[in-house]
Order: sequence, then structure tokens, then C-alpha cells
Amino acid sequence: MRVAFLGLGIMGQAMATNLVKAGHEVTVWNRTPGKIVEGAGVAPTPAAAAQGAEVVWLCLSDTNAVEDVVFGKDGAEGSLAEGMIIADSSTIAPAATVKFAERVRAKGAAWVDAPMTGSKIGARDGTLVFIVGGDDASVERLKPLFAAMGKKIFRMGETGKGEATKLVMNLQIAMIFEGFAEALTLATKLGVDTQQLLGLIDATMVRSGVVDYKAPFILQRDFTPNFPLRLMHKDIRLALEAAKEARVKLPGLETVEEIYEMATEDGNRDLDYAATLTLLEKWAGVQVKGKAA
Ligand code: NA7
Repeated sequence: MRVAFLGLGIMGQAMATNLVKAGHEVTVWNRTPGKIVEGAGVAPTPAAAAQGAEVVWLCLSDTNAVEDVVFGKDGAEGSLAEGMIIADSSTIAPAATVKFAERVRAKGAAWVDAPMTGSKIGARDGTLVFIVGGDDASVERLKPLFAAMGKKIFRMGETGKGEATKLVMNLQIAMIFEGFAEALTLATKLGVDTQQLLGLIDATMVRSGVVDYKAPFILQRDFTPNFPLRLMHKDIRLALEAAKEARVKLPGLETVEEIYEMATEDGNRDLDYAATLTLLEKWAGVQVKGKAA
């Protein structure tokens, strides 16, 4: 398929590479020039990239970035035509997604929200799980592209439901990790051996995918970003915003948000969100040797 891929960050670069490898005709654009994907064309603007494409795939930081790239100066909107699909893998506000979809519908284009989970490693290995909102026919047309970048797709309903579900998922990841980080901090302070604790977790119902994924990095004190703290913080804020609109109270998440705020003030925004652990350790006066602690 002819695909314009807009946004070559940690996730986008790897995803676009997998599209090229699967034989799709890809043209990329990135705000900061110089990022390339081997085998893909490079366009000077979003509008130029989208010209003649069947699908415009977005992988951008936040709601404002998506608005700028699609509807701003030289935005992709200028090149939309009947039958085109915008697929958005950025995690952004569900309410904004619904509004954006209405705007592009006026040009005969469809909007499929397709945020994903699987981090940098899933993007590199083509094993992402896509959480999708959109009409059946458009989602069906995107299947070869999903297959090139991921291992599973879950269609959660109409446009906007993918983003809503992604926020619900990341809410859980942030809170499961917070529980793990608090447990590790207390364990260290009480003199419990971390390796033995991890073995116990693995053998019991406390085990989780989040812990499985994060534990090896933490043992190495490796906080290089697989999923940067600043992006998890954004998702927590988006979930709180959506909860407020829906008149739902999330007291646990509100507290976790404050921890992200303080971890950001501590200079950790570009590290992995696992670096929130270092803040808990600092408060506890726990000394753990490592690169980022
Ligand atoms: P990154 O690595 O932070 O990449 C973000 C991308 O978004 C990158 O290409 C940025 O371009 C681009 N960006 C950010 N703001 C803008 C604006 N205003 N206009 C145009 N382009 C912009 O994020 P990830 O790849 O890890 O994640 C992407 C999404 O998936 C995000 O929503 C996550 O929560 C999930 P730059 O190179 O800085 O010029």
C-alpha cells in the first residue's frame, strides 16, 4: 500500500521500517529533519507526504502535535481525498480524536485511532498490539499494515474507542508499576533480598507482565527510555482529564500523577517511567548503585 508515515520518534521510526520491510511504498516526514528510514521516500511537509497516499499513518507525541501535523500549515489535511484513511498511533485525547475524525470526514477520509502497546522492543520486532477504534471497513483495509507492525489488533468500537481504551490500559500499567516500585523500595529498606523477592513474585499471583518486562532493566539500573516518563505522564493526565469529563473519580491515579510531577521536577522526564522508582528510593534514603540513580 502507499503509506505516508508522519513522526519518526522512538516508535514511529521502527514502525515505518517494518512497513518498508513488508514491501509497502512508504514516504516519511518528521518535524525535525534528518531522520530517515532506509527504503522510504522523504517528504518536506506532511501535505507533500500525504499526496497520493492511501493511508496517512501518524505516530506523534500528543494531541497538539496531531492537530498541528494534520490541520496546521502544510498539514496532511490539504492532501486528503475520498477514500483515504488517517491511522493515528499517537496516544491522544479520545474527545479530540472524535472531533478530528469529523473534520476529515468532510473530505471523504476516515480516521482510525490505533494506539499501540509493546514499547520500543515491540515496535522494533513488529510485535505491537494495536488498540483500535474505527469503522469496520477501514480497519479491514488497514490489516496488512497492522500485520507488518504488530502481532494483534483489538477493535474496541468506533473512532475514539481505541484512544479511550489505551488510556484505561496505561492507567493500569502506571499503577501496577507504582505498586512494584513501592514494594521494591520498602523491601530494600527492610533488608529483603531483591533477587529472592523477584523469584517469589514470579511464583505467585503477584506476577505481572509489567513486572516481567521491567524487572531486568531495574536490576541493571538501566533507565534508558523504552517508554519515556514524559509520555506516561501525558497519558496519566489524559486519563485524569477523560475521567473528569466523565465524572469519574480516580484517587489512586491522582496520587501517581503527583509522583510523575515530582519525578519530572527531579530531571527524569526523558528517562524511562521506571525511573519513578529512584524518587521513592530517594525519599526512603535507600542507596542503590546505578547509572541513573
Ligand atoms: P517520541 O520518541 O517522543 O516521538 C515523538 C514524535 O512526535 C517525534 O517524531 C516528534 O518530532 C513528533 N512531534 C512532537 N511534537 C510535534 C509537533 N508539534 N509537530 C510535529 N511533530 C511533533 O515518541 P514515541 O515515538 O515514543 O511515541 C509516539 C506516540 O506513541 C506517543 O503518543 C506515545 O504516547 C505513544 P521531532 O523529532 O521531535 O521533531
